Amino acid sequence: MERTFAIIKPDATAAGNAGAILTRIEKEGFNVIGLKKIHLSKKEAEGFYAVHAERPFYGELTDFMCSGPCIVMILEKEGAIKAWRDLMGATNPKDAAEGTMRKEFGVSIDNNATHGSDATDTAAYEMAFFFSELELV
Ligand code: 3AN
Repeated sequence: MERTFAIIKPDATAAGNAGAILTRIEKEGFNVIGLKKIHLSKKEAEGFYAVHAERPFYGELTDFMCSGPCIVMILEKEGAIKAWRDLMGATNPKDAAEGTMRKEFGVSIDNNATHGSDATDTAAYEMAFFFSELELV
């Protein structure tokens, strides 16, 4: 079993799409072993996205991520990292395939509904950033 870290971003949470996204996650066979609703501070958003600090969209991205509550989760499934990225779809909702979360619920490249870890090392960093082992069920 593999674990990955996922976020229902502030845009999708504010739009009332969290339930639909969770339903799909369960339907695709992920086990939700950690889940909480949080409102990131700017500092926390910057820490989480530290890997993108040099990118031109870093300020915009971190402003957006602390603009409202979001839902952070740890998902477990065989091949969870790739499976969740496949279910999310391409970063830009315009390029995302039919039936993916970003196609269905994303609005733009920054308001793109969901986040998912892209590799084993980033998944480990991101899970530990938000959850302790004690919180996982
Ligand atoms: P992904 O989340 O698909 O792995 P990354 O890691 O390239 O995409 O980018 C991280 C986040 O930064 C994306 N989820 C998206 O919200 C935002 N982002 C990426 N590229 C841009 C861009 N050109 N303009 C604004 N935001 C961007």
